[in-house]
Amino acid sequence: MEKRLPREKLIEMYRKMLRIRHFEDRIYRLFLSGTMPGTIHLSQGQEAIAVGVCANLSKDDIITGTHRSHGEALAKGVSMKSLMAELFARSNGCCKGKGGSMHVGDIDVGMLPAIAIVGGGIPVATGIALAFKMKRLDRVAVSFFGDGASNEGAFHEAINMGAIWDLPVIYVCENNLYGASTHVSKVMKLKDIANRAFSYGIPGVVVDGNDVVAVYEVARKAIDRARKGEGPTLIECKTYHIGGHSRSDPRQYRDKEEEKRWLAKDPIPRMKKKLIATNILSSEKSENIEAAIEKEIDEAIKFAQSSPSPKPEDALRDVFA
Ligand SMILES: Cc1ncc(C[n+]2csc(CCOP(=O)(O)OP(=O)(O)O)c2C)c(N)n1
Ligand SMILES: [Mg+2]
Repeated sequence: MEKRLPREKLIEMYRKMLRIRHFEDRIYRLFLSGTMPGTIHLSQGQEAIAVGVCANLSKDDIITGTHRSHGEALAKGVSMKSLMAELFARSNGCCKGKGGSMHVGDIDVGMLPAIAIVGGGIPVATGIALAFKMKRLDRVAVSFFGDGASNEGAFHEAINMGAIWDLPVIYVCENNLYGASTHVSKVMKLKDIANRAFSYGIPGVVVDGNDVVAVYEVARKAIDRARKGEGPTLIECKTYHIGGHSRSDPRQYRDKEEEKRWLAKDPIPRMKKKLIATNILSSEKSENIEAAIEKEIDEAIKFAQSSPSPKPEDALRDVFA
């Protein structure tokens, strides 16, 4: 399957996944050491979804994210420096240090600051797509959200609206099997969330969310369809997050066998193995990519730590409520 896409594209997707992984591994350590304030929800294991979907988008397309959206931010093009500064609550951050980890984004690159209200981004993306359609713009909106969010009323109402008006919106559900500590099987009878699409008369597709090429291809079809005016698609990406719900979660509720099974499907080593087997990547090139990413992260941390904190007199600036 990988051979069908240009080598550069495959390497670039691999690099982008690695970049997200290294970034999150590093900020996890910064949080644990107390160097970074606030709280975090990490997405290690889910990188293929952000990268595979965003590789099909232009800067003009807009995404909405969740409490777990560092990966989507980097994949959509939010600069690492401004993301890092945001996590350090500095005024050079992508939301001027007022948003923090759960509200990352930068409208200049097409990411609305993420919405941490579970399901909250789904109607917003639908509204953005309505605006695109009314203004006859060739742009699409993509909403990333979790399995838990698909049990919210907002999901159902927004998808129905997107469907009846054939809006250029793609609903990307990252089914990582858990909503906080609750296993998906305890809160829904359906095996596939994608089947919910059929209630609203739109296509619903299940994809291996740990296979970046598979995600890329499914997303490409859905995005092409949306751009042609044929309406939304619900994509369910089956995945798993390696860490717990948030930084303080010891994951005692998780089945160790389940963890082991999913760890073997980690999207990054999996892609690396395929790229090496097909002579697209060498171990040496992979190491060089990782070294460059580590350097970029060091520089982003330096930038963030030397940036000023927001001024007290700016507390009410950019606040509309
Ligand atoms: C409306 C709402 N209810 C509850 C919460 C608390 N909460 C934050 S994340 C989360 C779990 C969400 O699960 P899911 O949508 O599957 O996303 P995941 O954390 O797995 O990425 C909950 C219940 C919230 N932020 N918003
Ligand atoms: Mg979940």
